[in-house]
Amino acid sequence: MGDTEDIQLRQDMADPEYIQLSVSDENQLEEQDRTASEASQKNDREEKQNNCMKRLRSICLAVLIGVLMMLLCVVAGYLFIQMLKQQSLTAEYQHMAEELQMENSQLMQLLNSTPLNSSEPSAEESKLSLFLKKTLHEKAKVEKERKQLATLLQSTEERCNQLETQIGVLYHHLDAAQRVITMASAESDHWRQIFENEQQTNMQLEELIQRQESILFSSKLSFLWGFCNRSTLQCSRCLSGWIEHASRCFFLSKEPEDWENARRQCLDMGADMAVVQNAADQAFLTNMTFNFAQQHPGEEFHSAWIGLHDMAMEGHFFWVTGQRIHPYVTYWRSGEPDNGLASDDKSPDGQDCVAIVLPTNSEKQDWFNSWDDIICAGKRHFLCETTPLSLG
Ligand SMILES: [Ca+2]
Ligand SMILES: [Ca+2]
Repeated sequence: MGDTEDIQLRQDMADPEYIQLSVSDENQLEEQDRTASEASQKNDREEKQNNCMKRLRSICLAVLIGVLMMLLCVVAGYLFIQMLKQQSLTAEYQHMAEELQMENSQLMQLLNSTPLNSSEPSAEESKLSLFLKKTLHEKAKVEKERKQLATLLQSTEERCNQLETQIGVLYHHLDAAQRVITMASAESDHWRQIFENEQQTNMQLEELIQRQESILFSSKLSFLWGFCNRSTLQCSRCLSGWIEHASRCFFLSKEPEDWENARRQCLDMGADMAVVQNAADQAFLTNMTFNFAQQHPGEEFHSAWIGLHDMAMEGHFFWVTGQRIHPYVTYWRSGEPDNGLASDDKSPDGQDCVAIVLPTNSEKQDWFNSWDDIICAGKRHFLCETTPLSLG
């Protein structure tokens, strides 16, 4: 530096502006130093890191090389062992080949030394030929049996197929039978239910019948009491008030009725008007009528209706049973039947109903013939008859 420049510098340093500028420059320099220092420290750290990374890479590379060397040694050792084995196998093979060659030469020598006679078969060959024949024969026999077995197998297969078909049909029938059995079972259950219901109904009916029988028994007892005399306790086959004759029961009413009402009352009692079948009946009914009149002297008693009339046709008398009067079983009073009408009788029908009439004193000699035809509308006592009680 020249003197002029030093002088100038000194002048500048004496100037206040220069002083101010130099202070700011100093600050900038300090800042630049600090920055430079930090950058230097940063570079140091990066350099240290790089060094560490380089060292780590070197270690890894060394380890890798070591591993590779070990692998190489192992492979080399394996190859060496294999080579040794191959050498031993080769030596053994050569040894065996030498032995085989030796045996072969011995066999050739033995073969050459054995005399050959091809024209005559040896005993061994004859034995073999015989054995071959036997074998062929056995083979033919076995082939025949095989064919028979094949035939048997084929027939068995056909039989099996037939059996399978039959089994299929049987299964079909079995299914149908099972369906039928199921339906029959359901039907059986249905009928069993009906049977049980019927049994229950029958039990109820039996109970009802027993109750009714009990009621009927009491009613029957009451009915039977009607055939007995409550005072004497004597019973007959006819109801009280009825008289038995010729296995029939007869009743003479206490009150007079016209013929129609008389018959209705007989029917209401389960009877009908009395029928004279023979002389014994005539004697019995006439006596019954006479006795009643004698036992009731205070009553006006004229006659008693019997079941005989000619209402359908004049002069043709029929019993209430529908039977026509028998010509030899008639017991008319003298002059009867006359179908007569009294002078004051205005009935247009005439005398069509028959009654047993009490005889007059002059007629007592002929009391047995007591029938007279009378106007049906007249009121008379009446005779009924019915069957007796049967306990059978
Ligand atoms: Ca008449
Ligand atoms: Ca008459």
